[in-house]
Amino acid sequence: MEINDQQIEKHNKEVEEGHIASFAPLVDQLDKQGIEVNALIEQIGSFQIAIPSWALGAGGTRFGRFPTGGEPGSLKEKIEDVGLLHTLNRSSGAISLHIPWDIPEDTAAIKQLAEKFDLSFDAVNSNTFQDQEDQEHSYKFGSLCHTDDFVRNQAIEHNIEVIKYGEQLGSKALTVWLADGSNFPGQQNLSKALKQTHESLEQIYAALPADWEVLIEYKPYEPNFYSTVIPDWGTSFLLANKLGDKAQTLVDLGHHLPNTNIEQIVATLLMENKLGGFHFNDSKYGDDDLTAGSIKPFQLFLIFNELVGGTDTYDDLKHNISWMIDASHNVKDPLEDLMQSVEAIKQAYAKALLIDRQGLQQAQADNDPVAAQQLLQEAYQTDVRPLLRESRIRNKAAAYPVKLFRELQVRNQLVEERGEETIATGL
Ligand code: LRH
Ligand code: MN
Ligand code: MN
Repeated sequence: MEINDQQIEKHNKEVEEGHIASFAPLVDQLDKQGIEVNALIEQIGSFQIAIPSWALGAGGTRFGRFPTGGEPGSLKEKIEDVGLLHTLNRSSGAISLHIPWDIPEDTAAIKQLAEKFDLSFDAVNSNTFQDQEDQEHSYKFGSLCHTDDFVRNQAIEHNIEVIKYGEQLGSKALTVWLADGSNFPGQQNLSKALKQTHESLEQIYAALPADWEVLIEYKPYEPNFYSTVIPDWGTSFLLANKLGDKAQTLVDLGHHLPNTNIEQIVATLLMENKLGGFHFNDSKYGDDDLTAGSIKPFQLFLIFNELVGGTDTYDDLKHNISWMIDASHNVKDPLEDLMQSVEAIKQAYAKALLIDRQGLQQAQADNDPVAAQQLLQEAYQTDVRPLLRESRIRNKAAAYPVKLFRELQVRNQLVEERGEETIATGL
């Protein structure tokens, strides 16, 4: 299943009139505000968000899973699915692999296939939170933190193997998320567990190629419910600092306790040059992995406000950050859901670009919270959808990706090709 240029052109012609009717007045309005619209559209259009290979099939819960049908069963098919997304929105130009859910056996062929769809490989993820069939030692009581050195060594070796796969594919970062922790008070020596983790990470760090980074992801709880070895940004930051310049913190939006001020964490990490990447998703209760922007779009906007203008040194997304989605879907078509996430992330970015920076700085200097709020709201309340659409049209993507996906009956075709009873490898 592939979507061709003619199908996109036809779709864009059909919706052209309606698009212009909303785009033209917005251009007038932004012109009057002194905003350079073409530059803005260029910025929006070039922003790419990586797709996680594990989000291309229907997720599930421990209570059940309801397959979508036509899900990718191999890495090749996963790349084809991300290729479809990128063809539709020209904004999903990278894939993030999770090993061993993805095994790039023939790396040259996989790389070639990705190139065909204009895709690159974002951070590669290691997995020491599950036992694999052929595995010698169990991770039941942890991996990099484990009390036994043979378990720790096995986990270190796995991470080094993941780096090697990533190197062959042209990836530039390793993301480490550890489920390590304990379920009961007294089960684990908390400081010793952190110390062992640090020492294990040192060995992984030593195996990083010169131009690579290791991104350390944190999470407060789950699967362990008493303690997690890297529960918060502070612990991740501490480890990243101890390890060195190539170690950075990764912020998964769902990995915070309720009401945490995530944008403030982002600001601090940016200031310290330790913000390595994001896993975008949204959350109502915990690590819900919901569509980005579906619950708290204003929070997403505030995060981008910090990213775009939070420090004097940043006026755009110049810093080398891995932009990734980490979402899951029980009842939606995974590809439609991912397109919605990408759209929400780009909307937040576009709105942050609209903020009157000088005005905001002045309001802050004047200690005028009313003016500051008004400026944020001015940008946030602007309907930026025509800008995103225009950026897609200029990039030869579909004006309305989900609409075209449905019109072309992409899912039905995937079901025909791959079958109804599919299980994507991964979660
Ligand atoms: C853990 C997590 C981490 C894993 C992914 C599958 O909750 O966010 O990023 O690699 O989910
Ligand atoms: Mn994550
Ligand atoms: Mn998670």
